[in-house]
Amino acid sequence: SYIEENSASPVKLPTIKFTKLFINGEFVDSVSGKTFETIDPRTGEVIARVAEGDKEDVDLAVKAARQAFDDGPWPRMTGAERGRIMMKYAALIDEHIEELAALDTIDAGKLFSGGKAVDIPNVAQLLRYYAGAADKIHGEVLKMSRELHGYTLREPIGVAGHIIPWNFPSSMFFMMSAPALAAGCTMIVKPAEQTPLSALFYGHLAKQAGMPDGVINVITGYGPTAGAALASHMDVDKVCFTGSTEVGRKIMQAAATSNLKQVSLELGGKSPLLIFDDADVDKAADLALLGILYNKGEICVASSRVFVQEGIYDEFVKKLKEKAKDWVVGDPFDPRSRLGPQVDKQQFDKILSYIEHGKREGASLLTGGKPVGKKGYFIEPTVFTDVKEDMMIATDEIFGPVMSLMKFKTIDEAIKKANNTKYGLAAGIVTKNLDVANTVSRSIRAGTIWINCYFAFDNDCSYGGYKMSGFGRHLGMEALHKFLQVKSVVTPIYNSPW
Ligand code: TXE
Repeated sequence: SYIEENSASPVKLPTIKFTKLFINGEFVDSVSGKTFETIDPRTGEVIARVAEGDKEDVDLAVKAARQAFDDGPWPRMTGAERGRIMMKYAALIDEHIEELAALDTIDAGKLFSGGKAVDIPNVAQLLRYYAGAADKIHGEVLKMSRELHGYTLREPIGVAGHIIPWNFPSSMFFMMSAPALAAGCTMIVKPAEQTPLSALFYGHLAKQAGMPDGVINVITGYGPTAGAALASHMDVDKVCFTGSTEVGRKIMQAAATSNLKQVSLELGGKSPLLIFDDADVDKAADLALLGILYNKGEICVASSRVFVQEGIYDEFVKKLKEKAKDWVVGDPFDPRSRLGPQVDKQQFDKILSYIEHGKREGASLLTGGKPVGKKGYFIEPTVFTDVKEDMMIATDEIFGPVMSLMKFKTIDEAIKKANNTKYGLAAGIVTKNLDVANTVSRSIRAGTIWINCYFAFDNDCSYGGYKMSGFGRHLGMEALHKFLQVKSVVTPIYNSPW
């Protein structure tokens, strides 16, 4: 197993089998012949060179997806047949859990143990969830006011373009593609340039599962070239994007100035966690650390703003400082590590510059604040106190292990502070008081509210943004509906002169 190999020194990396673009069921070089480096964030060293797709490659992939949609079997199969292939795909992923988890570990710095136990098995389960939905897609019979028979059909939207981020390379691949597959869409997936390796493996497994050629195409490459070409393509019917708010804007603009393709966006966040006086301080501190340190803070719903009611504030701060020590930073293959490296030098520098900014603005470091080790992109779990709401560390998405801790007195103040952000992805509430939980959960403008838990994801539970965190939902039946459109069919009941 990879973990055993990696506990010895030097670390033995998984073999990189797929580095070319996956178009129409084949691995091919990019038209330009160009490649780019994918880097191991544990060391800053090159793992492999991967084909660099650009506009011409996107054109070829869209052509394949278009043909697979317009003339191919995928949208014409019964839902049950599509579901069967998706089940096979899931089974193949299950057979390769360790290898896929190891690829995401070397590419993204994610914990191997987490990938093996959670991310990759969940990806297979997510495929099964939507496989089970594929034969339950139907419209409605309408109650027409005149002597007409009307009903709706739900039809696949067509060719989808998925532009995915690097923080959850496997989960995001399937959160975006699995509902589209169930709907009968064909697609082009553009993984983030930092994490292309598992995506190419998923292309290979799709073919092995019997997915018809052209249904899933994978174009590795950069955002402003390959990603932009997908967003502005005239033959793509829907673009799904998860990433920064800044690029989200560009995606909408590209859609608007090309063919008005449908858009769904899952963007940045600055989610609040509200801890009330009646909370179990021990558990609340654990939750607060989990909320910002899980996946080294590289998670859109991270609880980066923690608000604690004044009665327990001092005790909470003490606990937090003690417990932060348990979050060991280290090699993500080492089972003792709870934080691996940040994904790349750019994120590493961005996080450290926010930490410097926080110090300059007058916030106090309770713990952390420094890089760890001499190579790779590791950062200490970092907690700031004395934070003011308008400081950049409290307003901007840092996307790293950096918490801003603040205080509040009343419920109204807590709600106001929680909503004082341009984002609205998630929020957490810690209280035993049902009235408080109910009032606050209805008052916060965010797509997910976790009460006495955090990151309680489930395949059936949709999540997504309010405000500038985007629109459209991942997971659940909501995500399936993103890839379907409604057609109304009307006919007279009698031979009346319509
Ligand atoms: O994201 P980008 P970056 C946030 C987080 C992070 C910041 C920057 O705050 O620090 O974004 O990260 C593709 N047209 N999130 O720069 O650039 C790109 O190739 C089309 C939050 O890595 O948004 C990649 O596949 N596509 C987030 C994807 O967009 C373009 C997850 C995301 O990259 C493009 C990631 C363009 N012009 C970052 N430019 C979340 N919500 O979970 C880039 N891309």
